[in-house]
Amino acid sequence: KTLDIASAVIGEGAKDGGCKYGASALLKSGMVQSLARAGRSVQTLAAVTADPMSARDRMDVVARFSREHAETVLRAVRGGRQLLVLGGDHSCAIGTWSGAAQALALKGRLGLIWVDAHLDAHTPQTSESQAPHGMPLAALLGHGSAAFTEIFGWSGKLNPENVVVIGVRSYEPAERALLEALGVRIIYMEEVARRGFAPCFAEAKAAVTSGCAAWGVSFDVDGLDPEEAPATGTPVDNGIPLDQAMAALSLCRDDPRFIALEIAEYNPLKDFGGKTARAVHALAVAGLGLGVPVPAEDLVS
Ligand code: DIR
Ligand code: MN
Ligand code: MN
Ligand code: MN
Repeated sequence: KTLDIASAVIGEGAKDGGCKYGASALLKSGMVQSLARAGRSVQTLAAVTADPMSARDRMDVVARFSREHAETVLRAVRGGRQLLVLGGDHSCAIGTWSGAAQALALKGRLGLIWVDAHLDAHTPQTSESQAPHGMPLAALLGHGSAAFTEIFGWSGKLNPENVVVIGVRSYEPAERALLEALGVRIIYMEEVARRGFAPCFAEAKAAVTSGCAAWGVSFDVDGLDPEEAPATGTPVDNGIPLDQAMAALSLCRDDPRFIALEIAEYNPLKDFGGKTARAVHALAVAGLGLGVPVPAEDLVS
């Protein structure tokens, strides 16, 4: 199966916009080669770039970007290709999973594992920061700005029972209340520390694949421990160990229903020495590669 890489060139959704350069830095550091070494034939799609000058405000930047990015994802998934989406701030998830859900349409539901230190489940009514990257999960569940929820003319791209959030350790009460009211399973970092990330991820996989036609993973780099992945806009201490994340993502391999991996919030402007780039390559190879997983130290020259 061919793997398409979609570059989501957007940083306007975050406070720290440096992740706008994430996708191009990851490609420049050899992401295609890392995946090729792991046995994948890769096609790099034309980047979709957020355009603040044609927008009213940053919500509108994200809305316009999301529609275009969703079309790119729709084409790839409809074409039967697997997808690696490189962010970009995490608002790119609105377009990624709207496109994936639209591609499935009548075939069935989409399941999603959301790995993040945060809940990303704000609406404009609850968000203190008003940062769009704090809103994508709510939008995909049908809550928030219509410009985010109504892409392709319908809302509720994800069903709460087919979403699991893992790694959470920083959030505001209102977003937790929304997800709890909807019945979304949240695996907080305490539980990850107790049980290990891979067992939690395996549980999440079972939940998001049950009754679904396809599933994917949206991975916010800030879910990882900042000692191993410091180059991200809003690092939070005591995160997911990289080796556990790699072991867990290898559960995505060889599942024909696994359609896309998204990795967001990598900020190359903070990545002195390239440590976080190596971690991101390792995640991508763990989730999408074939054969034996490659250790992070061996990736990126
Ligand atoms: C905070 C931080 N909850 C906000 N959010 C995120 O601004 O809404 N940081 N997603 O990565
Ligand atoms: Mn986050
Ligand atoms: Mn996030
Ligand atoms: Mn630590």
